[in-house]
Amino acid sequence: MHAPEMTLPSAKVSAPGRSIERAPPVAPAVPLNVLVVEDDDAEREAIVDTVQAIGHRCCGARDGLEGWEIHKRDHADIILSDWQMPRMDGIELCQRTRVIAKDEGAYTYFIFMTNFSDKEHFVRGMAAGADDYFTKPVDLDELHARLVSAGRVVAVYRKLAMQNAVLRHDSQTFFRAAHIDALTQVANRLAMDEDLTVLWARVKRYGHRYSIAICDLDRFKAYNDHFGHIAGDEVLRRVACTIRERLREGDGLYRYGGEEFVAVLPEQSLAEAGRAMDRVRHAVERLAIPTTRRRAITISSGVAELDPATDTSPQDALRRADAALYRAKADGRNRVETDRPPR
Ligand code: GH3
Ligand code: MG
Ligand code: MG
Ligand code: MG
Repeated sequence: MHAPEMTLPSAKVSAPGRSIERAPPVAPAVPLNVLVVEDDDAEREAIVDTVQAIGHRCCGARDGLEGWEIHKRDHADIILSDWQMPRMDGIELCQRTRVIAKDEGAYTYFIFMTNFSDKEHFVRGMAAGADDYFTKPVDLDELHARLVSAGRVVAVYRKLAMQNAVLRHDSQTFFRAAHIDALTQVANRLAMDEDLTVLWARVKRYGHRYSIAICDLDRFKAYNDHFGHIAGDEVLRRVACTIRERLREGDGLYRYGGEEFVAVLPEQSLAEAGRAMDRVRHAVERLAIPTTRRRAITISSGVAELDPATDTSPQDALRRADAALYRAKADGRNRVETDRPPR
């Protein structure tokens, strides 16, 4: 179909041309990235000149496919598209534009400019996802007015995208703060409860193995009573950091209570976990943090393995680890005890 004669300046007339004088060149509040997709060279060039003269960035594409390639590389805020074009028509371009808009969140305001003035084409164009539709010949005053209105919509979407980014960032920050212990910077009890729920499901469903160790600082009350809580806090920080360094990357470490930490060791048998925790115990002792009793700060640990055959929840394994810890304390502290199988 041939385009009827346009009321545009001819392609030879470069902007600012007659139409620009008619459309007062008020600089747009926000310059937009406009893509003109039109197979008629003269029409396309005239529209590109006009849009640029208004103050927007603008480039042209000779058909839908070229337009699509440009849009994928350099997101267009507004696409002004012809309907009938070789290789890819405006309808397909419009539909594809809507699909990437869904994925990436950035909105593209899509305007059809076509020779079809009947209602059926208008309805089809809007159903494909267009925001606006006008019939040729393109009147440049009208085009200018439509770009102003499109600019308002694009600005709202940009603002929403910015607010969403801020909200996402804030919620990540709050999520992190809610799951990290402020003093020691290891994960907290809430994080532990959530993680244990997940790994308990893995134990039951896939038979994965997990050992759990509770570590408790030895005679820490006496340390606090003598050196004060601020010095005690610093000890907690150093001990937490040392335990974290000694565990494997895939192991979990949580502050369980005041001077107690829980380590979660995936894919390790009870005996392996016991040996790993003994290396941790040794590393804490080697920090050589002095106490009043001419000995260093030490920890004791109790280790148990999650057992899907007998445990009803990970808390059962925690109870067994706690019982083992109690034995470590009773046997003199600065030691690791593993869970004993029931006789
Ligand atoms: P045990 O070897 O039997 O574990 O003796 P303990 O003194 O460590 O155990 P107890 O439970 O009697 O005392 C724990 C102490 O840990 C009490 C408190 O002074 C200290 N504590 C708990 N939380 C914190 C904390 O956040 N900061 C400091 N500085 N001390 C804490
Ligand atoms: Mg065409
Ligand atoms: Mg304790
Ligand atoms: Mg203690």
